[in-house]
Amino acid sequence: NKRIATIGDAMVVFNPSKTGPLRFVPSFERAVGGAELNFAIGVTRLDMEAKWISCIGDDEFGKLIYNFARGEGIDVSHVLRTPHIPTSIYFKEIREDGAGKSFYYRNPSPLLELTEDCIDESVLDDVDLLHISGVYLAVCKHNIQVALKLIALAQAKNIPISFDPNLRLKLWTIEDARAVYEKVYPSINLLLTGQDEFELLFEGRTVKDVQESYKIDEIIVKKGEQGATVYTTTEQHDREAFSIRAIDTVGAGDAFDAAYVYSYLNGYDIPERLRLANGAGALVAMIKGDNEGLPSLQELRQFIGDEKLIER
Ligand code: ADP
Ligand code: KDG
Repeated sequence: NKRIATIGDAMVVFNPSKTGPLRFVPSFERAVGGAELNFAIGVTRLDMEAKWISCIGDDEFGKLIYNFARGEGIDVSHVLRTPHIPTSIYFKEIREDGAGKSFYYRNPSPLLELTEDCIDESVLDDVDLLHISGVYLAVCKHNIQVALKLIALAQAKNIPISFDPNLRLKLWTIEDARAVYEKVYPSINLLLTGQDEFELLFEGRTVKDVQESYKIDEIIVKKGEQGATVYTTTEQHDREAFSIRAIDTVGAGDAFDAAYVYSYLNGYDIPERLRLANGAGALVAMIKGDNEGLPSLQELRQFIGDEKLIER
């Protein structure tokens, strides 16, 4: 089985019991989220192995997240716990069309305690791909140093790197994000980005131009209900999304990334990768929660129509 590594914060998520502005929501359902953990769950459900590097609070919510990640079969041997900083939480607002808004309580995040020195040289020894997301880079200033160390380790071992900018403008400014991402782009093989995010980050530059200036093998642009497009250095592949009713789109991008990376590492061609990735994104958007809808390989194959579903 292929194995990935990723690094990032996880949070207890409070999903609203009804749609609309948060101040009118009387109750919440507790769940678990965090872009990089969602990604790790996604690839694990698809029968790959995932090593999740993190630091969470040594508190009740930290225990919940730790047990949850373990229960999903994720390698948590690189998850530190700190008694000094509480585990991050966030409240989610969901609009009628399924779009979400986040209200974070993660200042600081326990990741403040995970420094460069905590990263063991051997952490990527058994890994086939390193996945970095912009949420991680946004939550603490020193995270860029930690990420650059991991990136250097990956490059020394010829391990491909995927990057999702996951721009969160509640955590930092667009200028800060651009400056930090500039340091990451030259090292990555796959850039998995939302279309609006691409436009915000690159201000009118074309995909070709970005691809050539940073030598990125593949730029994958996620377009919500419009599906996705992959640009290689020589080709462009478009694929429309599955037609669904979106309930909660938070986490759809992570699901897409997980299925794309799964099919990339297993040698599928680009049209097939797009089909699986659009399928995984749609399955997460159809259910409330950031990762509850992440499919197993069989569920994904059934959803995209490759296998017949027998329910009785
Ligand atoms: P991101 O959160 O990274 O910007 P998107 O919102 O574009 O990601 O969603 C990621 C993927 O999930 C899309 O490319 C698509 O495959 C799927 N998806 C998201 N929203 C919908 C929707 N409303 N209908 C069908 N598929 C969707
Ligand atoms: O991509 C989904 C994430 O946005 C969600 O799980 C929470 O990590 C999160 C964030 O910072 O928004």
